[in-house]
Amino acid sequence: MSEIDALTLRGTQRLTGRDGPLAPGEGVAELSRASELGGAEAAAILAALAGMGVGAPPSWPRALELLALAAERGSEGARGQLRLLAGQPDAQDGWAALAQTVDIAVWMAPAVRRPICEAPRIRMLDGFASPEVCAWLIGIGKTRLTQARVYDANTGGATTDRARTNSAFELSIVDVDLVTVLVRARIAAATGVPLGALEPPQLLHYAVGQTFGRHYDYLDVSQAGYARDVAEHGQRILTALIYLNDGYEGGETSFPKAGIEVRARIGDGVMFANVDRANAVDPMSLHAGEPTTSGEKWVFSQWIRDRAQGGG
Ligand SMILES: O=C(O)CCC(=O)C(=O)O
Repeated sequence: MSEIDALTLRGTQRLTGRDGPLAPGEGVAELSRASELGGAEAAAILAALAGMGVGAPPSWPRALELLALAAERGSEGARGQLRLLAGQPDAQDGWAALAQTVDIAVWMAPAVRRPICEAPRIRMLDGFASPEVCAWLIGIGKTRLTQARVYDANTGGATTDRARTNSAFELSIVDVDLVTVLVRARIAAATGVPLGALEPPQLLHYAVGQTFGRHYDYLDVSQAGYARDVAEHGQRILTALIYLNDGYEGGETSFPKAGIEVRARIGDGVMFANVDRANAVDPMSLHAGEPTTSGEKWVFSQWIRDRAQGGG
């Protein structure tokens, strides 16, 4: 393995806590060293970290500069992101110039929130993401899906459950690319929380008949595992979903206690509160991803805590 690859691998391990201790500062340092030596992958990861503000205050110009560097060095992922962000699907070179045409203000345009329910508070984000962004997000998850898991209240970890039959891919900090950072930053802005309050996002996939059965996203602190988690990371107060495709039947996001069924089109988002206006957990937020009856359904799911976790 080359020195660049070894540094890049160690950097991602330190940032994720995989195969060793979680040490984000060291991870950023290893990736920076790999990038100084010419690493394309390292530069692409650093681009997303610069957007998130990991290791340094967030900077879109720095993020785009690093993405262009990664693209110049041959990173196909970085090239695809720049094509998407600049709206130039056929671009083949001139990555630094292309990066300069990216208009972050357009990407961060405030989302319009359309209220559809007050108990729980549910807001539609019509046309939140373009079909191109939806396709990009699906591409991130497509080959990495595994059986979706639920939170295990006893351990505070994750476990499989018959009520959740769909598959999912949870993006770690190094899987979140700059396009995903922008999507998440816009969700954070729409929900009025700092980016650091967003949990690692998940791509959800439902084949015909698969479902995410009725559940709450808030954590019930009467259970020891949840109580520990809430003490450490805060309550999960909000959920944002972005629907990534059309062409399926069934698969509504239902709120049975409120009598609401969300049937969205590609790119639409919905956000809902898991707590009431007094910040108490809200049983009205019970919801489900209903079984699809034909076609496949893709969703970008973002759970949100009541405080930033620091970095990302
Ligand atoms: O896929 C859906 O419609 C629902 C997803 C969901 O319930 C969740 O992510 O908490």
